[in-house]
Amino acid sequence: MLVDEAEIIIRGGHGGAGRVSFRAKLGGGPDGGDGGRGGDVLVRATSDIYALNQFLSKKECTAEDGESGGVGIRSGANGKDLILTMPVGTLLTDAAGTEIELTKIGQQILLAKGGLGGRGNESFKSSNNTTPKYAQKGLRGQEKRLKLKLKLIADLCLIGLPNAGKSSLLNEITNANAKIGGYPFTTLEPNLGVLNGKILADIPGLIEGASEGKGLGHKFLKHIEKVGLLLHCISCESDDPFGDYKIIREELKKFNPELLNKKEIILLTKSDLKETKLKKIGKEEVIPISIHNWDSIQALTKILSEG
Ligand SMILES: Nc1nc2c(ncn2[C@@H]2O[C@H](COP(=O)(O)OP(=O)(O)OP(=O)(O)O)[C@@H](O)[C@H]2O)c(=O)[nH]1
Ligand SMILES: [Mg+2]
Repeated sequence: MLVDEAEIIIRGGHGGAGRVSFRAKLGGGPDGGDGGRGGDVLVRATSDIYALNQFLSKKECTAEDGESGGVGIRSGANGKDLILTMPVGTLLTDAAGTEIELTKIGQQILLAKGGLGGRGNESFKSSNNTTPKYAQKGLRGQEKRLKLKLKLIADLCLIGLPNAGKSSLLNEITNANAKIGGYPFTTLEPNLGVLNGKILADIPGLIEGASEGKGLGHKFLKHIEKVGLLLHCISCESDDPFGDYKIIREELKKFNPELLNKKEIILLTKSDLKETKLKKIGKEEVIPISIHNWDSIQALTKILSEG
């Protein structure tokens, strides 16, 4: 399941208390140290679009508290920062309506500051008061209630009918590990991968009627609106590649006519299968040729000159 909305409370760590203490020897002065600073809460953007799933069970996220001050003017340790990972494309909104959007993988933003540590009694020593008997408590960390909403952000998006080979391609050219299957609707929720810093999305296959809610892809059509380039996959297995193309274009148009103006590359997928099909008629040698594909012509001339 893909969690694309959540509500959490985040808290910076509490500052550690300052210490009240005096040196053991007779007439010893104050030596209570300061408390440590509470840890901050930060967010880091990741390409894992399932990263919001962790917040199904984790509703409150608090950074580590600072340690109390020690004797011998020893300061307490600062609390560790808490770094929450959220998918790139997450929109975070606090109670005041302030919005932060995660737009780049690896981007890190401070969300809630930890509280300051309290001063120990040594730091209050002065010529007027050489034996202060008080220290400060640490301060509370910042607390915020955040609404999280995932808007899928991708530079490129694979679209096409179910089973066209979209997820296979995503796995081949990015770090993704999407589920592949020789049947329609293997992908139930989008997958993301990263290619040279660009985010490539693979959404569930679209079918006729998708724009009216048929199949699974319609939920994700809205995500295509922000994508820069569409990679439209059409399988060589198809008996009617142009028909396949038109089905998808029609659904894009019905959903939002502006989608048709997006830059699009058509990828003829599973091209090896055309050869395999022809090989089945008993001919061993099937050579894909196009006069517009220099490599294929080179391969042909090489075979012919050698033969
Ligand atoms: N021979 C061959 N098979 C391929 C190729 N690409 C994908 N396949 C196979 O085609 C089937 C469908 O691949 P997927 O990548 O799951 O297709 P999809 O478009 O993501 O499908 P949905 O998620 O259902 O929309 C799988 O059995 C793949 O192994 C290819 O280039 N050549
Ligand atoms: Mg798929």
